[in-house]
Amino acid sequence: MNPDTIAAISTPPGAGGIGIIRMSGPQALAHLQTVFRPLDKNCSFDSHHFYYGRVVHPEKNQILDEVLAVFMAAPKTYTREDVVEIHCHGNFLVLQSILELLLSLGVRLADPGEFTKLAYLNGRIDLTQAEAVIDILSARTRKGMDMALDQLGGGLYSRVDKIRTALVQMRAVVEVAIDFPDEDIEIIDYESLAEQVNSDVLAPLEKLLRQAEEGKIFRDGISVVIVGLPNVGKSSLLNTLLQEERALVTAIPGTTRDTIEEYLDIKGIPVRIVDTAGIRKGGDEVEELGIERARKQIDQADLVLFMLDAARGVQEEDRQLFITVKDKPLLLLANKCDLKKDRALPDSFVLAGKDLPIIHISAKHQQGIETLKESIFKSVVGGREQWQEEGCAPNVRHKAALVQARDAAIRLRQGLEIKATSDLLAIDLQDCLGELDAIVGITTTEDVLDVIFEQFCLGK
Ligand SMILES: Nc1nc2c(ncn2[C@@H]2O[C@H](COP(=O)(O)OP(=O)(O)OP(=O)(O)O)[C@@H](O)[C@H]2O)c(=O)[nH]1
Ligand SMILES: [Mg+2]
Repeated sequence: MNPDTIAAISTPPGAGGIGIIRMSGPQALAHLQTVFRPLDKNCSFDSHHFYYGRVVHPEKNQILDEVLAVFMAAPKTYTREDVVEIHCHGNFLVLQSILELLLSLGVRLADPGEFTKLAYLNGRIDLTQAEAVIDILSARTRKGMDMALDQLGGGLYSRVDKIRTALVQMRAVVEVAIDFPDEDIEIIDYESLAEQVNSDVLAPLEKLLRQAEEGKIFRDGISVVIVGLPNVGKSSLLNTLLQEERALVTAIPGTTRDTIEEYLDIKGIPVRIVDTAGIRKGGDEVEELGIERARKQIDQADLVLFMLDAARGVQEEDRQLFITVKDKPLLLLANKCDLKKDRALPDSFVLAGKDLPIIHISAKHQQGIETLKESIFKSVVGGREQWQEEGCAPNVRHKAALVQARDAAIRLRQGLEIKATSDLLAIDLQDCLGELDAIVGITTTEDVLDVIFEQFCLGK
């Protein structure tokens, strides 16, 4: 157990209704009793009960704030140690002065993520659940949040643990064979064991790998950039998607000079949407710089929305600009369709030799926007919508280990097919198991743990 008592401000900096200081460790209650003067003189600090009172500097006798304090006795706490929370007014100066008072009593300032690390080290949660806490804090959409909650609830842990259990059973069989190498009867039923590797190990591993691929979209989101000639209506589309007047819109070509980025939720996908300066030749110096930035955004984008002006028709400049983005995943938009009511619009258009479907929209009059969102969603998720129901999403670290585990499982199956010796089978089994153990945190090196918990903010 951690001999230190640690503390940190757990609420974000800035003003708020309340601010919370959290303390964990063997001296938490003693320190609370030193600084807290409860209104009720007979306060017994029952576990998990709130008490009203004041935090008073014991030497200066100065009142630091009026607070609610709660003591939570181990082990039913976030860290499984004794935990204290002091709920004061959400003023950073107040929070800081109380924290400093605690530090002056010998409490150590917690590292980022240390409370959650303790929860993991003390066995309350596994490593995937600890990582879920980071995802919960950073989720940008409800869908991302649901995935993180599923993981916090042990969703990923239980899926990985099921595979581990199957491997442990197989290992038992193989180990018996190692112990009795000279037995006449075949201890290992190679064929059925190979089948078991397929159904209980490889199939669920493949599924988790697919989920990692798709989960990445919902966790990290995608970057979509709006590209087109000046005045086609790019900034109007940004504003319409955000439902706010974020970017300046004028009839003067060359209005947008810098890139403007905002976040959007498209059916659960966090989308970073970027409006760019209309790309043309012969602009002034500022416009040139804006165009350079636009090009950088295009390079990094997961999807380009290439916008044409339906009223003006396709110009040679449109074609030339299109050539510069043609290799990116893209959607072709014809904006200002409200101005072309009288003339039929084509359903597709050939640009740079590609026959592309056209999405007709009016950014100004909010037409075709739902279809556009649907198309953006489809172009990133593809036909894999069924997955969404499951809510499990292994992250990059998990994925790397899952790939290794799958390779080991394939070697194991090949070994069974050629009836390899038990010693060799045992090696592949152990490799596969080792990777899964690392995912849930049974065998995870200190460096990896450091990398994970460094991502946390202070006080979590
Ligand atoms: N009728 C009509 N006008 C539109 C539509 N979308 C944009 N406009 C008008 O087109 C003009 C240019 O719009 P912007 O959104 O500023 O175009 P932009 O592509 O961002 O232009 P730059 O920033 O100069 O590259 C403005 O006068 C808009 O009101 C539309 O759907 N229909
Ligand atoms: Mg603009």
